[in-house]
Amino acid sequence: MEDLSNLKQKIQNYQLEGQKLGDLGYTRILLQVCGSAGHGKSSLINSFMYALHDGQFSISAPVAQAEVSYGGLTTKRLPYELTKVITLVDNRGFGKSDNFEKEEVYTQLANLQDLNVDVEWIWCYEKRMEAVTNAANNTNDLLVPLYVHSIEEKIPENEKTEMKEFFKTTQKLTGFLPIIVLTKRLSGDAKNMRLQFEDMGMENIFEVENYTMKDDVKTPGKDKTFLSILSKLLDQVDFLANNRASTLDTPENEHKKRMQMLLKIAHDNDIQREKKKWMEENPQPKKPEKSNCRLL
Ligand SMILES: Nc1nc2c(ncn2[C@@H]2O[C@H](COP(=O)(O)OP(=O)(O)O)[C@@H](O)[C@H]2O)c(=O)[nH]1
Ligand SMILES: [Mg+2]
Repeated sequence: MEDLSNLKQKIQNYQLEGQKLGDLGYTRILLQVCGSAGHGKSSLINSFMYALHDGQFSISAPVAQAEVSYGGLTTKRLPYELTKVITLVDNRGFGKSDNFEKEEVYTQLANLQDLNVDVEWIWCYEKRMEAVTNAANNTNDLLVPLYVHSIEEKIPENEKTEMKEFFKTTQKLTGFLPIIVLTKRLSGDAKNMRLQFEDMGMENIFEVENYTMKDDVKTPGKDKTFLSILSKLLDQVDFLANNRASTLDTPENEHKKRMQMLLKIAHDNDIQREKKKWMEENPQPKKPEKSNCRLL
């Protein structure tokens, strides 16, 4: 089990202080767990905790009962401290992925929605601007996104382009392509699902069977998978520090940049909404049917 204890040590001893990112002012890594309701975000957080810390399996992040899983239990962004440096954030899951709801998800991913506060759906630009500019400036956080998708849930062909776009915007907002975690590994065709995410340009894809109340027996293989995901997270942070540090600003300036990007997204959505409203209020006269008659 040399491997497992090495992985644990790497995660537990990881420091930002005294490193390049620490010098810039970053003191905490927020692993931003996101994805649709019922796909296993909270269960993944519990699995990370269980794999890293010794002791009994316990539910840190509340999990939905299987039969009500699509309601989604998390209505706030809830933080769980994994180590002094790494905090796992259970973001509010999204349901259907239209633009406005994505705007909400981006607000959470960009850390412009405060932790521990109910996530409200906002449909108006002024309100969004007010909420975003009032969000706490957690200037010490480095944000890394992690996207959870259940292998049970097929991805409709017509949603793939939109999903790809979502991942790209997430990368622009945080500086990282999301780590992909495919849950419920034993409930479907994991290999095929992995290929679909590879085709969307994703690089770090993991298949897991979460620890749950029904299945909490520790195995070295499962522990290793969860610890490897956390290890990959740290490798990404190291890559940023060693190869891209010059592209990273202070936490305060990065926060401002994210705010500007988010407001632009919200503004574009607002224009779209107005356009739609106008079209509904001013129905266009139907184009005359093409006539076969010719004027002589
Ligand atoms: N079999 C299996 N069930 C899972 C797995 N992950 C989550 N679940 C179950 O799926 C349901 C929804 O999980 P939850 O973590 O609440 O999803 P969330 O809404 O994304 O936070 C719960 O009943 C979990 O026990 C997994 O990897 N395998
Ligand atoms: Mg949840």
